[in-house]
Amino acid sequence: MKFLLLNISKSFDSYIHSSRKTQSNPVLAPPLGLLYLGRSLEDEGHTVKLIDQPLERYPIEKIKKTISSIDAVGITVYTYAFHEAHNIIHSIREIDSDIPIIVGGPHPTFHPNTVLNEMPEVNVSLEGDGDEAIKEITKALQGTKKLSDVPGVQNMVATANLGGELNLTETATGLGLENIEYEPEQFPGLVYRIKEPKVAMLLFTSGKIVCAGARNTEDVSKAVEKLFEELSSLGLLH
Ligand code: B12
Repeated sequence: MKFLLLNISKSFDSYIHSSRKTQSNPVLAPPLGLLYLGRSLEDEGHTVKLIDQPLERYPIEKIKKTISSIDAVGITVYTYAFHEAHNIIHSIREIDSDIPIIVGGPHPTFHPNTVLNEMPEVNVSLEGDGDEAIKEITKALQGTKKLSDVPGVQNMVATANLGGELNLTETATGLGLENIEYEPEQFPGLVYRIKEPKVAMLLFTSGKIVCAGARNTEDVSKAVEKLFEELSSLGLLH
């Protein structure tokens, strides 16, 4: 498989424009975690490209050029650069709605139970060391292993279809703006978070839904049914 590995930290531009230069200052240090992952993947015969964001002014341009020749993306996510990583993930999903996106590193390690809820565009999140796990995740992507058998992996991501088109602007107002994230100029999907069961759902105009962060398949069914009922009672399904 062909992998694109991304180290998403703070860029020098954000440092230069920051008034608090002592906080989270960018450091040009080799992304050791991804170098370990890359070595493991290459040892198994896979191909790896690595983009180290602190070194790049506009990494998204480079990512756009690379993505069409790639089978999967692996991203290191730090809590201090969560938003930078999420913006890049949004952009990748805009370019390619199906490519597997795997996240790992300090943020998914410290917050394993919330990552898929915070970033519903992600397919697999790994808690802890990745150099051995990435080989197993790759086998799962190739269909020769179950993802649920890989220790540290969170991947309860399900897709469904509402069977009708959605007007996302009306949906955002109808479902209550406090539970919604919808910025169409940045990302075409609407994120709807529900508390019980605790999941994040990504809604698209086509009626396609991605449900992330659920602990089991019953929670996925409950969440999709709840959404369907809410949208129907609000008359939002066309
Ligand atoms: C060395 C180090 C530094 C060095 C070098 C940083 C660098 N850019 O390489 C210096 C001193 C410069 C530094 C600075 C900072 N650091 Co520092 N640093 C560390 C430290 C001690 C080790 C990191 C490391 O090299 N580990 C070795 C590599 C091989 O492991 P790894 O990166 O964790 O990768 C493995 C897994 O995480 C996983 N993995 C990683 N990426 C991916 C991706 C995928 C797809 C998968 C599947 C798996 C995976 O697999 C890898 C291999 O097993 C960690 C603490 C720790 N013990 O981990 C803190 C740590 C990373 N730093 C941290 C912080 C907060 C900072 C600063 C913001 C501090 C500050 N206020 O300035 C700055 C940020 C600098 C910057 N912008 O880059 C936090 C991050 C917390 C968080 N939740 O995001 C940590 C975790 C410390 C802590 N406990 O709070 N740091």
